[in-house]
Amino acid sequence: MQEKIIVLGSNGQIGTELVNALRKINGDDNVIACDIRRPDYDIKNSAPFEFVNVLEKDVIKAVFDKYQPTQVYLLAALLSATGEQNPKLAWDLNMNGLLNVLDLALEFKTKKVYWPSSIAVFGPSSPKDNTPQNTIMDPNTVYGISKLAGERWCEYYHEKYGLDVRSIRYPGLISYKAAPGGGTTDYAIHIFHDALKKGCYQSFLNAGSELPMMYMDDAIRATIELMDAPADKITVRSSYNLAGVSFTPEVLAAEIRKHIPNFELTYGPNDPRQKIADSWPHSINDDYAAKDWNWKPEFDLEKLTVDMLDNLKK
Ligand code: AKB
Repeated sequence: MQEKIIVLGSNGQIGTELVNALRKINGDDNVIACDIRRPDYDIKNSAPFEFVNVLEKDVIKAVFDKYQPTQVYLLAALLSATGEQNPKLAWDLNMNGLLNVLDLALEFKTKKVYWPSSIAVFGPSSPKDNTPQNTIMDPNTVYGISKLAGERWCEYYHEKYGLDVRSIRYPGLISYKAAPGGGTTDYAIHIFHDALKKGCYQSFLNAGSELPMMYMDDAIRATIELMDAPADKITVRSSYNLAGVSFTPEVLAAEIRKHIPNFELTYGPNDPRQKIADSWPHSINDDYAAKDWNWKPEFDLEKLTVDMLDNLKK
């Protein structure tokens, strides 16, 4: 059966790459990119694009009506750092955007819905190392709170209405195609740009801040593999833990130095993002994803560093 796929929030760090990957599989015309701005990256202009603000339910409804999607990906969100600057907007966008889409998916009998969660659902009392799928969760950012509440809504719509909604708790995502969107893990992208341009970088996180990260290629592959998995294999209807690679700014800098020997890493004055990083896990246990849909990351620190530097040099 031919899929018709709507991607809401298509211009962001994930959307930019996911739309291209989905178009390769399903054909350009079957993947409808939707955002509040026209795309500036490599989303082809001839392929379908719609202006959509996920807070305007009537507008999303008109798009559902026009395309009758079999799948919807909702990526529009305010991330951890920008969310703290505007908590009410973050809550409104992250929560009501999700509820609008879940309701429309039910109304239009959309077969599958994808919504990303984050490691931000964990908080200061969650275990830091090899953080399990099910554990204490006490997020203290509005982003984390909205993601945890969103996970509960996803599971609720699945249990109560049978909606096939699937989700991943993304770690910090590292990519070169589109700019990161205002997160705590963004340093791990800025560092590559500055290493090549200036030979030095001032980190807003301190030397020992270990966080779970993942290369975008792995994240896109995981998303598509999860969406392709048979429904009866999906045992987690809140959101799957997913692990890639964990490192600190210091360790990442040492890896970059293997290619740019004089690269210098310094640390900036105290930054509000440090407190957020301190509340998050160091590493993630993703046994459920491995068992249910055979998840396995391909990019370790060495491989992602080479790929980032090679592509940013082009
Ligand atoms: C952020 O830092 O806010 C995001 C995330 C881990 O969800 N990259």
